[in-house]
Amino acid sequence: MVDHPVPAPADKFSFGLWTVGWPGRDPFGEPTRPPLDPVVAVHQLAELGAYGVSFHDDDLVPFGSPDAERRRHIARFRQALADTGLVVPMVTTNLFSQPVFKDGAFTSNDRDVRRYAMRKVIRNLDLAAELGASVYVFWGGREGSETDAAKDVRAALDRYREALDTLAQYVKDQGYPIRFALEPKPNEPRGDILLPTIGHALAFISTLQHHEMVGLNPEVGHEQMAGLNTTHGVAQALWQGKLFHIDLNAQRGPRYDQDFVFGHGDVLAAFFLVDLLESAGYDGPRHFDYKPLRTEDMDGVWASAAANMRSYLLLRERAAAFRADPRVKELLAESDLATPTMHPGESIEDLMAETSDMDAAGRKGYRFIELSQLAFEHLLGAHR
Ligand SMILES: [Mn+2]
Repeated sequence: MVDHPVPAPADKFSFGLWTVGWPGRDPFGEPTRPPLDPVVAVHQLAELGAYGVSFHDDDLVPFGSPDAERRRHIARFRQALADTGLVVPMVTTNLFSQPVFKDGAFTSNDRDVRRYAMRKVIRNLDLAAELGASVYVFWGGREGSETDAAKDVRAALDRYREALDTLAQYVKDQGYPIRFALEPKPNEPRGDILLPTIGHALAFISTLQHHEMVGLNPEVGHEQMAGLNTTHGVAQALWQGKLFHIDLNAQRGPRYDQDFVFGHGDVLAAFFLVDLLESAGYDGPRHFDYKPLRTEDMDGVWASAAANMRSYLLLRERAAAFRADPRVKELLAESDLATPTMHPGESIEDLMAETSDMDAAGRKGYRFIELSQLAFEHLLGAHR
């Protein structure tokens, strides 16, 4: 019997209200669980060792609630935060559930819808600032199309940029200490979604007026749906100073968005992602965006919330053991990738004058199998 690490607020684990609150409605079936009161969610998450909770506007205040109702929902939620010490690191907008958004929000072919979407975001940005959130996520789930006849993609990107430029300017004018994080996804619910991957989003961000305050919220499963390596994408986001937030979950290959508990998919990918976040010194929330299986009752929901955090802590422990292994250190030291390829001040003439025996380099083995096996064995706890 090994002792397991216990989640604590210092680990910065956070959950969306929509995750533990997902009642199990899917395209083929009715809900299998009752609605969850956000106040209950806050108390339960705090009890389990989380430090933060995030939400879409409509998770906290049912869509269309009159102002007095809205104020009452927010007041109860604030009281729960005060009672538990839970914080709100991130807030986002639901720009996908209502019929009005069926052709998108910022990129709808209907201008009135685009203007309404901006008002919905601004109203919720004020609440995000009031609750102390420092990240505001944009997941454009309905920004896209099913047929290329429907959407002028270049015009849609103009409108996407216009929306983000306008909203960023609003945040700056208000003096809110909020940064934006775009969440890429290749498809679902739209046949094809704009800004489908980390790479597309990074390129788009570079065109924004206030690009310095816009980064990414990559999601493990979304990159894997596109058949991509999440860890490589997250590494590039870190390299470009753009990892503002992260959504942890699991996915098994390119199929529907499974939103499994973190670690319950590609385990090696999860191991190397945790290794990256920890060794790179990422200090933002470890945010879980998953769905408790539809088969579970409420006890299963809380077991799944705890499971996400345990997965992360166990992977963190195993990654640290891998890094501390003397043989791993030895093998890693064989790489000189951190050394600049050119000498300081070296000219192209100097480079071209050099001769070296590349036959030896062609024969050399890199011993990546040994390194990979060591990672696998540390992951399995074989070297305790
Ligand atoms: Mn997400």
